[in-house]
Amino acid sequence: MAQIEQTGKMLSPKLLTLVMVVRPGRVLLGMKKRGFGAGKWNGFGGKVQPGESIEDGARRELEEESGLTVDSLRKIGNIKFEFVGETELLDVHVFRADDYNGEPTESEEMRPQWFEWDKIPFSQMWPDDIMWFPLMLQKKKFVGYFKFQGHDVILSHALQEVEEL
Ligand code: 6U4
Repeated sequence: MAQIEQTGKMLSPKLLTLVMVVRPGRVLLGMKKRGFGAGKWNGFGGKVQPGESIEDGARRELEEESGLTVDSLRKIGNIKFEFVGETELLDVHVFRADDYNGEPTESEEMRPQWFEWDKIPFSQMWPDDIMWFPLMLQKKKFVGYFKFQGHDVILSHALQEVEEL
């Protein structure tokens, strides 16, 4: 697996997915009930399993956490997260779904809720979200990098709109 060398130490990337389900004027978020990011509203996703494609992993986690299935997922972003003091780099592949089947259903991990675009609860979300949500909602593709101190403070970041991912 590719490794990124930074300040002399090796950071091993961990592949994760994040699916944003969007309807005109509304976005579906889930309140994470346990695990990484518990207590925050977030998209649906998780770790890609060995032997699984990133997109299949995204579909599986969306269904497990929200009860929804999707016909098509649009690749919309790639964000890398570094946490100071930790050797693991998160490599998060972000997808947008504009169509879905089923009804959002609470799971052991997530409590889903629709939010209007102008009432997205950014203060109860990961602090990077407020920076890239506007791009995602406009269907713009982006790549980003965020360096965190703990889970609340962004020490540095880069965010760029791209033509292709
Ligand atoms: P399990 O497998 O349940 O132990 P858990 O530790 O709960 O896993 P998981 O698999 O739910 O973590 O993955 C974390 C989720 O959080 C992924 O969908 C990616 C997402 N995520 C991580 N950092 C984020 C950030 N800074 N901003 C954001 N989503 C983030 O919007």
